[in-house]
Amino acid sequence: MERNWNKKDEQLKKFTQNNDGEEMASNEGTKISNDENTLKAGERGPTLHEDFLFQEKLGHFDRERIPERVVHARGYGAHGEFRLYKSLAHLTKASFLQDPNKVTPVFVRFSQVAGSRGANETNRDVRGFAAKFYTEEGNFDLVGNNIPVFFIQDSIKFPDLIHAVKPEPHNEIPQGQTAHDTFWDFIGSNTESAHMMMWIMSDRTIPRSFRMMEGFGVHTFRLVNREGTSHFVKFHWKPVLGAHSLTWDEAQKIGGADPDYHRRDLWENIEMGNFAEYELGIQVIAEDDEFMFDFDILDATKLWPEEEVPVQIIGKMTLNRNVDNVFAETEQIALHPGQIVPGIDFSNDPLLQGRIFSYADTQLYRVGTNYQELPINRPVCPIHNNQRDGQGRITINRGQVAYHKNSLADNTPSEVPPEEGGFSTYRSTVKGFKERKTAPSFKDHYSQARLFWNSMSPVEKDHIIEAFSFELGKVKTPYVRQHVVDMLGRISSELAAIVAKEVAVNRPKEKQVDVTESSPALSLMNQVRYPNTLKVGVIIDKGFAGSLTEGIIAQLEEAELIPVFIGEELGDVQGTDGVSVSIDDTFLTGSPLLYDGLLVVGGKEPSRYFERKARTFIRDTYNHFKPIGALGQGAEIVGSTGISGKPGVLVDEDDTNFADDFISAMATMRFWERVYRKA
Ligand code: HDE
Repeated sequence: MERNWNKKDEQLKKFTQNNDGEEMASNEGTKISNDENTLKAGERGPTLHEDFLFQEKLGHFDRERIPERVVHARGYGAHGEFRLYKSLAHLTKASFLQDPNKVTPVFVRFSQVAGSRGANETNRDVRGFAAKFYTEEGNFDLVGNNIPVFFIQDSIKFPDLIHAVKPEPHNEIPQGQTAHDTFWDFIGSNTESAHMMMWIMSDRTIPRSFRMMEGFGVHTFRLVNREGTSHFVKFHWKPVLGAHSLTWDEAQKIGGADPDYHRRDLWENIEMGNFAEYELGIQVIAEDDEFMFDFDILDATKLWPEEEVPVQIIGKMTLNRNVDNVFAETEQIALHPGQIVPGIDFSNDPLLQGRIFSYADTQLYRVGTNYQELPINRPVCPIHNNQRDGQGRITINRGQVAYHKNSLADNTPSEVPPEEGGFSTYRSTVKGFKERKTAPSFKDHYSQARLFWNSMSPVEKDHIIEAFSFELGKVKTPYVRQHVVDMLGRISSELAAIVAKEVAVNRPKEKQVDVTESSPALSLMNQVRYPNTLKVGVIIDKGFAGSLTEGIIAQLEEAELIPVFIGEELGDVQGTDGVSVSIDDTFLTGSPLLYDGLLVVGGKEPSRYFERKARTFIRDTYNHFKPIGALGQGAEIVGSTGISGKPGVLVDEDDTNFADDFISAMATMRFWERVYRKA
């Protein structure tokens, strides 16, 4: 693939090594003549202590791992660039937000919170969305999630939350999941998490792709301009393709069919040139308006409704290059929300304040003292200071002076005044006593949880009910289930009543006050979504209708859908009219879970095996509400499953509009009319 090396890429390139065609040597440079045998006393004898090459090789191997991240351990990253649409000089002096012609290199790491490094990727979980901007004034890290709020308000509770969600310590079960007693015990006992739980039980936590999910900075930050004026700001990432999600049944099964589902999707699409694109948006509140809202803007369990504070789109990020080495780049990247540049500053959000300590601290332990010197972490601007030495030091600092103030080096490196780009903290006022206390303005745990529930479409409400019923259904302790259902009762009587029945506990006694307000921006169903890059599984066999199929496939490709040919075995399949296709997935290596729609083409005389397997693929696709099309002989197979005429099932009857209809069915994505409502 053609590589567009920008400033950061140039820097990385200096450290990138290609071994192809090279001679083998030890890390000390000794050329190696035999890398297959240890040095032994006799060909059947013991290994000799003097085998320094063996010692080096195994000694290095023994230390190949660094501690995995305590949370967000499983993640995947890519390089890209950020382009500003219009200058933000009126709000901030940050150099990368001044000039629309400037391109800032970025690296983004997506992750899931609870699972370990080997966890499957489609568990119900919050996804991390963490970006490092390599700006000329140093790195700016926006370490966010795909959900705009958080479980807790104060960072001192974070270890408790994580101990509750991680596998239970006595038996280390379950891996990367929230459906267990300790997690729900924490939730029922810490009701500030009510709003976050509504988001987590919605389809937001089972995204279709990293390329199709929103991102949020979560905390309130500040933008500070050249005149020293500060505005409160929240950051949003909006995927250009719109936000899409899987269904819960699919998500669970994909864990088996392809545990690498999300990384594969990102990797393959970037390799194909389908770059992942997100627009960056900001919500802005003037300093003077800090207390104008019925929530505290410092409380990370609250969002700023988009209808009240609109999101202004300010630029676009494109992820356009896969890493060369996952360990060196994605594993060693050290993201840190305390890493800001002049023009951006913190608010007093007590969750953010704690993160400013925790991330730098964890990187020092996880990656090492000089983690900022590693190629992936290194800023693109020059760095001069008096820090020296430590494990893994790379820079060779010349000269005798390593202290400030000095006269021997004319007091350099010199401090930089704020007018010339030196960082200076925004002078906000602070008043009050030193005390461990929650502000009264943080005490409302339910209003925005109710707003969220009230903003959901009926399908989304069904999914939330199902998710709570599933999760609490896995909780063994009845009073933990009761505790959570009582909490739900303060959000919605309807939700609590159905879940109470499903998990065999009492309906909450208190009646909840009905809420009328809604925020349409919260519903995934109101998103503008595009089908581009969705996968169409094409079930095909020898003797298929050649030119008809060729024409339709060309139109699907024109609409940027990705056809994947599925057949009985790998190899080429010959159709009529001299047309042949190459099979990508067999019925064994493929799975109906992995395509966003199915096109059944069939063949001249399909085997019983072919027909049986095709029917299984059709049924699963139907049960996951995805579009199904039938071409030529495929119509007979689809007909035999009894779904002809159902919503989203299209059969080509010499219909010239078939391709267009199928493409618009792919854009609809899910035909929820097929659903039956249990409640
Ligand atoms: Fe994190 N979090 N976090 N977190 N977090 C980490 O840092 C922590 C929080 C988030 O791809 C750790 O490098 C505390 C909110 C992401 O490398 C650790 C608190 C949000 C990532 C840590 C929070 C996040 C992390 C683990 C409460 C959304 C992955 C390893 C104050 C805005 C970054 C590491 C990557 C990672 C601590 C809360 C998002 C331990 C103490 C809120 C996306 O330092």
